[in-house]
Amino acid sequence: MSFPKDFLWGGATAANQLEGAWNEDGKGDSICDHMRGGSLTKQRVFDAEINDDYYYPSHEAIDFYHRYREDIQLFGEMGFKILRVSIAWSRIFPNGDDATPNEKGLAYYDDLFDECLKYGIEPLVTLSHFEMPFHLVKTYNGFSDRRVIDFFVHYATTVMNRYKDKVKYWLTFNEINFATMPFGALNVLGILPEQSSTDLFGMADRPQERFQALHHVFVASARAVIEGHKINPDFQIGCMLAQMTFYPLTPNPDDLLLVQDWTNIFDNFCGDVHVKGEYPWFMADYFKKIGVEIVFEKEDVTLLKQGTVDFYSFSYYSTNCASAEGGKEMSMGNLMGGVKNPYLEASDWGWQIDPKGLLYTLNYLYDRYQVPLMVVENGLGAVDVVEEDGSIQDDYRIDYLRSHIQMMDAAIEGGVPLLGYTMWGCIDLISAGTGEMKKRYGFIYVDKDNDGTGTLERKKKKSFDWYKQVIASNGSCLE
Ligand code: P53
Repeated sequence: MSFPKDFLWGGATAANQLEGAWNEDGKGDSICDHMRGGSLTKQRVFDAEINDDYYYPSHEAIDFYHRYREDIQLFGEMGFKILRVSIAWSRIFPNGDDATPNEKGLAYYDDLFDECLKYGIEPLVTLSHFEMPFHLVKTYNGFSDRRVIDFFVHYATTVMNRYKDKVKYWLTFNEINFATMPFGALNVLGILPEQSSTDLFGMADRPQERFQALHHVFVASARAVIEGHKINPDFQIGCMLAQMTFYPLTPNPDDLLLVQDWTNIFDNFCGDVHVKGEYPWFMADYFKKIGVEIVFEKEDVTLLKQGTVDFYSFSYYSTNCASAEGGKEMSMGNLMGGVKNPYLEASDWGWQIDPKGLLYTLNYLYDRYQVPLMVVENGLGAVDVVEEDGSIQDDYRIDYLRSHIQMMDAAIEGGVPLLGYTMWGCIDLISAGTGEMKKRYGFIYVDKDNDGTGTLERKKKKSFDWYKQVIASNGSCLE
């Protein structure tokens, strides 16, 4: 067992997926408040105008906004050392471009962080987790307008100043690399779709606008890192990517070259800008091929260089294959992902389970970046059944987590500096991809259904006590 004494065990969440209270205490509406619920076979629809005929899962979510004290107490009982939350940008600046922050929003997170610290839990704060204030989307078309960089930096410095003695660990943009694909345009960049109601995967794509907006996000992130380090030199500020590890489906060299291309565009591009502070060499050719020219203002090169991150964090759920031949079976239908791997089992939502891929990925990332790593999302979305005696026997989740923790152990043993592990959705919450409640990740069950019915009562699952023991034994007792 090789976990260091100060290894940060914990869980991860995002404001829009658990807080609810979407328009309380001065909060403005954010992008996700405009997203209807969906399912594996039914895409979530985005509505430019919120329409009372539809159900929007973020509006109530699991009501963490009012129940955070009891929930954090449960995290404390499990022995969490760290809790990943996001600040809902629109609680602090309801419109995004407001001159002064909303004191009620600031006070809420003050109390939330105090509750964490009470149990010895370090908060890990994501500044932007698919939660841009909708006014910025409507009025500026999100980050495609360079002025939005200033609004973001104003927000980031406001919260970093306010919480400088309570929060040490920060992440700038959640899964920033989704913006390298068309469906990330709305979530990550705040680019408004052409139709007023549209599904995320059906959006018309304008690559020039999308990659220019991503450039603005890089600059915004770099400026937040620079300013954050001035506010408190002890801050540890990381980037956050959706790690997509690909394997060639066969030894056909064409498959390998495809893996290299996809890895470069999807993972290495954003990682390199964040960690190395410059665009990697291969992007020039890609931009030429897709007809994109990025406008750099003269200060951008310096900002990107100065605003590099202290650590690299990522979500890891599954891996996929790449095949140069068409007509292969896909792992998640046509949603995203890639070609099915015949050696792996998949979750009920088609996410292929690959613990050894995590070891490979940790080794790969440390080899490329030589900075500390953190796994800030990993877990199994599954249907849980409440037994007649009220218990929830989620052995499948324990198996999933155990096998991934064993591979983190192996990576650390091999010399990879891994700072921590925050299991995704430590309490059941709204799925980002499908908007469902029934895709559950938690150690804590929340009584709520896909259509919003339920008592919101919390119940410990079998995995609750299991994880408690994992933390207490610092990863040595995994049975
Ligand atoms: P859900 C897709 C693929 C990988 C990660 O996802 C993803 C997504 C978006 O669905 O997002 C991250 O809830 C994201 C979280 C999200 C989590 O993965 O679709 O950062 O907000 O909930 C799990 O099962």
